[in-house]
Amino acid sequence: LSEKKITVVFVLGGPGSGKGTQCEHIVQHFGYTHLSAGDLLRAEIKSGSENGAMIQNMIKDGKIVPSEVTIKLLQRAMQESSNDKFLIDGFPRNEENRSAFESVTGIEPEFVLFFDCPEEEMERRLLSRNQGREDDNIDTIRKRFKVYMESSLPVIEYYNSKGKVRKIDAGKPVEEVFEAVKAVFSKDA
Ligand code: UP5
Ligand code: MG
Repeated sequence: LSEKKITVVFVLGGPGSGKGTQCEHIVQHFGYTHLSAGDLLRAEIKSGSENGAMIQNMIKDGKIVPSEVTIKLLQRAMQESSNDKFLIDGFPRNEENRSAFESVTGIEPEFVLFFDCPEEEMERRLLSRNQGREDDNIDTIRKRFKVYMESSLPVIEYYNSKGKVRKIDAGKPVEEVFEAVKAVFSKDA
């Protein structure tokens, strides 16, 4: 990674706020590569790696996987890509994720796209997703919301204090949310 000048945008927001959905649109319009930390962790479970069982248990419980595991997966994905612009979706999720990523990679985000969505709406979306995710049951969803409020919102607050947060009202239909997203990327990226 050292030779390339890498651009990173962190895409944050609660479970079901629409991070993955909007990232797919951003990729098509703005030439970024989408790296979902959750997708990378789920692929790691499937690959049968030695960390697989540990990751699976943490995801089922809505807990945050140790940052060295997630950071390694993100670094590998960035190294394997020929692109130099990345949307990192769903990471960093706590203060330790944030500081470890910065010190290990030396990368600071251009900005943070923050999808702000009412919890009732996020819950509705997750319960009707039907993609077989092991964490889309009401018990795990409640745990994910709690971890988000306690550990992830402070990361957004941190970046907000540095003027890096671009907040989007994510409770609207997909197309309307993307209009607001487009305005941010047309201006900042
Ligand atoms: N949908 C999307 N936008 C909509 C809209 N505007 N109107 C109506 N419906 C909309 O969307 C969710 C659902 O809503 C979909 O059915 C979609 O069609 C619909 P999606 O785009 O998938 O939302 P997203 O924010 O990506 O939701 P996701 O469930 O992926 O968010 P999480 O943050 O909970 O999940 P993630 O995969 O990032 O993490 C899962 C777990 O992995 C974590 O809980 C944690 O245990 C672990 N993890 C770590 O430990 N470390 C990490 O760094 C990352 C993850
Ligand atoms: Mg997602």
